[in-house]
Amino acid sequence: MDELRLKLAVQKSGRLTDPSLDILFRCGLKLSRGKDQLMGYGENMPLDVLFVRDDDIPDLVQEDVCDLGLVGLNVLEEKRLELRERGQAARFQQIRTLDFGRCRLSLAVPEGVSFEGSSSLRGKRIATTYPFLLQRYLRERDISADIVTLSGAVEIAPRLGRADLICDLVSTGSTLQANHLREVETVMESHAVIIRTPLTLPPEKDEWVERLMMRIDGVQQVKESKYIMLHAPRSALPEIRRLLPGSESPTIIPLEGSTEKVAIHAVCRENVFWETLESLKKAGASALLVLPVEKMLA
Ligand code: PRT
Ligand code: ZN
Repeated sequence: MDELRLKLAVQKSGRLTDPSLDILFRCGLKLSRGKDQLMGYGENMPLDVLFVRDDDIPDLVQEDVCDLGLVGLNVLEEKRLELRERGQAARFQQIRTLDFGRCRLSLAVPEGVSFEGSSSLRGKRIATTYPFLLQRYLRERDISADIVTLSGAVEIAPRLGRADLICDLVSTGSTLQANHLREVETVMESHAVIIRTPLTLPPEKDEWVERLMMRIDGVQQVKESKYIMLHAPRSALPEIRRLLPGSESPTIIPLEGSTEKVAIHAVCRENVFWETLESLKKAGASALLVLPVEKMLA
């Protein structure tokens, strides 16, 4: 492997795989994957992608095998706490928050079991795959309970008599519902993040980390952004500017043959809904056009 190529660890097959690859492609990366599918070679950037299990991503950065990693905050924080428990310092830095992989680590009790705040956890057996995050939560509340560490299928632990309640990841809540469990408290909110090694990288590599992060910022910004164009009487300008969602300074262009009307162009950093268009029309706007934004560089 070329020492001057960045190495980024990404989940091989799971919930983060598609959105991770999608954001990299939107950053312009062209990846060719070898036969083993374990590594992707960046054809147009000095960047290679290693496809691994998500749990291994913090370790790969910790051990300097990879310079960058894309992983859930839940996995990252669990690892950080585990290292701390062993008296080791984490050697990864979180450098970006990504807008996917949203979920929460929550406590859930079987239906019909009462729960009156965290004191109800005292002396209970709690099944989880996140023992360190759960332990921190319990310590902060000065609660002693038994943590039953499992490697999967946490949601069936109460039915099997292995635990009284569980602490697991939830997104829609349908898995809890299907297992007759009721979410009672959030231990942690999570989303995907990008981590990097704290080591000083050669300038060539560092420059590419910067470029990639700038592109990621651009990609994340444009996702919801829209370019809006409309005509309006000058007198309606203050009201229209107020109605434009998340736009800083619109461009105002005179309209040929009209002294009273102008054209307004603006980038809205939020989605533009029908309701907004209707309000703009009511305020005097006409010829409204909303376009998606493909790329943005501040
Ligand atoms: O094989 P590998 O170890 O790489 O994958 P994995 O099975 O450990 O992880 P994976 O792919 O399930 O999840 C990867 C990351 O996605 C997690 O670490 C979280 O950061 C994030 N994420 C986001 C989730 C969920 N949403 C989620 N819903 N991870 C797991 N779940 C589980 C949840 O616990 C439940 O069992 O998915 C199931 C469906 O959730 P509901 O609430 O929508 O029913
Ligand atoms: Zn995993």
